[in-house]
Amino acid sequence: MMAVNRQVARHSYRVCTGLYRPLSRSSSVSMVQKVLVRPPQDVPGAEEQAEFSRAGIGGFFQERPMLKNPFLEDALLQGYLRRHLPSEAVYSDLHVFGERLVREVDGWGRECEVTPPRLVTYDPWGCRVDRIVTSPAWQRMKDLSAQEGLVAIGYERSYGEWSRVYQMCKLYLYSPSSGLYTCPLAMTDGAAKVIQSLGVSWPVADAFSRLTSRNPEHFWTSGQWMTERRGGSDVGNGTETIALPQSDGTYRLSGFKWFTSATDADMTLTLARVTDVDGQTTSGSRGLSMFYAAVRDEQGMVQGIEVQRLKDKLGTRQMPTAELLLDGLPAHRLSEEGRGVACIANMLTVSRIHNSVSAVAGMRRVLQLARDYATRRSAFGKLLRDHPLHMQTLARMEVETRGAFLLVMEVCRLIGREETGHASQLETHLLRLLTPVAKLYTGKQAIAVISEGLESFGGQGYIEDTGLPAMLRDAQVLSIWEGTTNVLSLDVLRCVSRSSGLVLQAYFTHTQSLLAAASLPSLSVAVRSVDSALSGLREFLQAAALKPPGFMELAARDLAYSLARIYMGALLIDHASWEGASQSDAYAALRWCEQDLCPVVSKAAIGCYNMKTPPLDAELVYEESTRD
Ligand code: UCC
Repeated sequence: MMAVNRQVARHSYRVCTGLYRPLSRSSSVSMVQKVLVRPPQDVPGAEEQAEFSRAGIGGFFQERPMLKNPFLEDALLQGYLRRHLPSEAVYSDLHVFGERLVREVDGWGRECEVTPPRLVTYDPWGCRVDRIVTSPAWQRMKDLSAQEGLVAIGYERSYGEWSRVYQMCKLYLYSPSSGLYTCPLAMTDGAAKVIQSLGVSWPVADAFSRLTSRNPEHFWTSGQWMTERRGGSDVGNGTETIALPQSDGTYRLSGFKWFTSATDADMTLTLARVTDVDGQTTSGSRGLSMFYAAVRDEQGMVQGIEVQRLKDKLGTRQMPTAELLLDGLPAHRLSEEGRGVACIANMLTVSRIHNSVSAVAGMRRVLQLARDYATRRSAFGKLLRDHPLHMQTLARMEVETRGAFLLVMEVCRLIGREETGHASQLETHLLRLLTPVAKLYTGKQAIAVISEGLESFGGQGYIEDTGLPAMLRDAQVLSIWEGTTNVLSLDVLRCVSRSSGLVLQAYFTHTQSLLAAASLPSLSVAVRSVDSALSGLREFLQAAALKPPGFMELAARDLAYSLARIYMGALLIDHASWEGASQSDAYAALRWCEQDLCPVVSKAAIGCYNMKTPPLDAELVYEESTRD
């Protein structure tokens, strides 16, 4: 019997590893049949057929990576909270929430992925209904979001200026398990912020109470319909939707919204052009106003909207994204006429912060899974965690994630201070500058870190039903929606010029103050690197002021990257200098500061923003074959 088993094992090894080479086609076929058929039990002579047994597919199965409580698994998050928000109640809430994520929510997230939304256009009797059917798990996410206060915490302000940090830490834990429910939450939070900044009164007082409610029965989500067929970046020129004034002071909106995310929302904020008595509108941004609309009537039917179709997307498949024809949608104008972009900018600020939180959350999650896997997977005779090269790779991902976490939390801290009236002028400037910087930089980091993370699972990282590839597909959107990398780089330039450089002054002052507080001798190399990058940046900006128009536009992306890297370096140093910091905090700071912290200076030095480069770039991109 033993001999037979050894033989079976030998056969199965050869089949499983693909090393089996049949002598002839027919022997190959019979071998395949052999491993697929189970032997009859209790049949005399069954031993001879033992190669049909279970052992035929091999006895080894790799243990999967396990998700453990993401709060308990996150040393930096815990250190950050111990330092800035040492509240027992916050600790306990995040701890318990972390358990809930592992126990039930993560499974719902997966259910959202494998049961994507669908559009039901007609009912069985031919009536147009335009119903977006989402999975039960997606609906549970909505209830959970209310119960856990994922929007409410930011408005209850039980922790004063730290309430946003608390809220965003909770969202950070939730995001990778949320089945993308963080998307409607981002817009919901943004809408609440816009309403609050305008004053909570009719016609949006009820909506505000719903958006910020902890009661699942009462809770609403909001959409943010800004993108039309002509584009989502150049909103001022791309918006064609018109708003027809009604005699009761309301409006009817007509137009076509090309990307509407989480379209199962209860309400929306959107932009349109008010028509004058002659039916004319004003072009450009100056013609845009911001409107509030409830999406459904009391019977739950969409009103004045046709859902044209749902988008077929690379990722974020858990969430419905629709094309909408607005056909007389009843709406209320909330902004002054022509102040639509300025008004909805508050929503952009909040949703860009959420985007950054989701980016760093995705990095952290892939790392948590990768480090767990490294304790379960052996190769070349030892666990992955015992391979120094593998650890080096994970450590590099960890450094990126730490830098991103501290930058994102800094933006959350700043918005919390602004909202509670504690922010100085300097901090308000800093918030304006760092919001696009954090969004654009962490979006790119997330794609790179998660891609690297997938590799750490070998081929399994590429297999759909492990759930791992969805992380990368979902990350890809982070650098696109809410402003692409280049659009946000230009936003950085815009806020610099609109503030007459005050946002940069705030940046230099604050970064220097972070460095000044760093006293650990072991960090001196890192401090010197950041300091020298900061001086280089200052000189670059002084020189850039004398350059022809166009120079700064070419430098915009590298400038934004430089602002991000230098600031992250300063934050890592600052965190590592805190008395409760660990040795790893200092190591992360040192490692971060080894890179080129100021690429805008290095690239300027080699002539990248020289006015001769745009035609050369274009020629390179459009080079045609010279062969006839
Ligand atoms: O993609 C979308 C999907 C939604 C899904 C949400 C998911 C969230 C993720 C959650 C995580 C899972 S919705 C659409 C995305 N589209 C964009 O983000 C638009 C990108 N384009 C821009 O950001 C452009 O820069 C524009 C549209 C803002 C440029 O328009 P204008 O009209 O040229 O802008 P101006 O003239 O520069 O600014 C007009 C006013 C000014 O105010 P005043 O007049 O008072 O000086 C600006 O200061 O708006 C103000 N403003 C801002 N304020 C403009 N941008 C900002 C800003 N970023 N912050 C504060």
